[in-house]
Amino acid sequence: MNRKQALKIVEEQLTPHRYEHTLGVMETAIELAAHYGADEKKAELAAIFHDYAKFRPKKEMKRIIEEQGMPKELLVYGKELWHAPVGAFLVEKEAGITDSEVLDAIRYHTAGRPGMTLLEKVIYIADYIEPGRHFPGVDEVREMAKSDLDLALAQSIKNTILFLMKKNLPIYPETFLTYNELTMKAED
Ligand code: DGI
Ligand code: FE
Ligand code: FE
Repeated sequence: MNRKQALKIVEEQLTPHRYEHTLGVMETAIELAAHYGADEKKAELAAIFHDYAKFRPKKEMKRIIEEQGMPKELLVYGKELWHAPVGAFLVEKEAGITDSEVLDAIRYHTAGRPGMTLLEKVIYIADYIEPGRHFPGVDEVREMAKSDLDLALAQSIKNTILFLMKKNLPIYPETFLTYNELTMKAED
């Protein structure tokens, strides 16, 4: 599937604002992939589809999580997390994407996971720093991403955890596990 075909499929699933975000993630992911030696085509495809399920009804996402045997914990930690694993499932089923590396990059783009692959890191960070993002701390992560992908990842996860805590929201355990792994690595 080429870029044009992929974008057409995704545009139908998203609001104009979310589609603009997707284009930003795509450009950023390709740049990061080129810089760090990840597969640029896979980065492009994963970026285009990463928020595919963002606007699916809550009920549908919940049903898919239950029926597909996804972690039950997802249901406890809030629906913002659901579009990532549900997206990976639907992108395979509805758009025919079968590349497991691309699907994993979509699946783990919100919470991360310990042992993230290079492609997963590229998508996670591209999602965080694409040009349309304007939250506090994003410029610091943009700078880090130019020279140290793991440092940028640790910082963006830390910012996300702090943001969630300030809003009294629960932190999904995988998010903490990812943060811990990166923090311990950074101390080596
Ligand atoms: O889909 P995007 O907005 O582009 O970005 P995203 O996929 O990173 O989703 C961000 C949302 O997910 C945001 O509302 C915070 C939420 N989130 C991220 N990590 C966690 C989380 N929510 C909970 N409860 N726990 C997490 O660990
Ligand atoms: Fe997302
Ligand atoms: Fe996104």
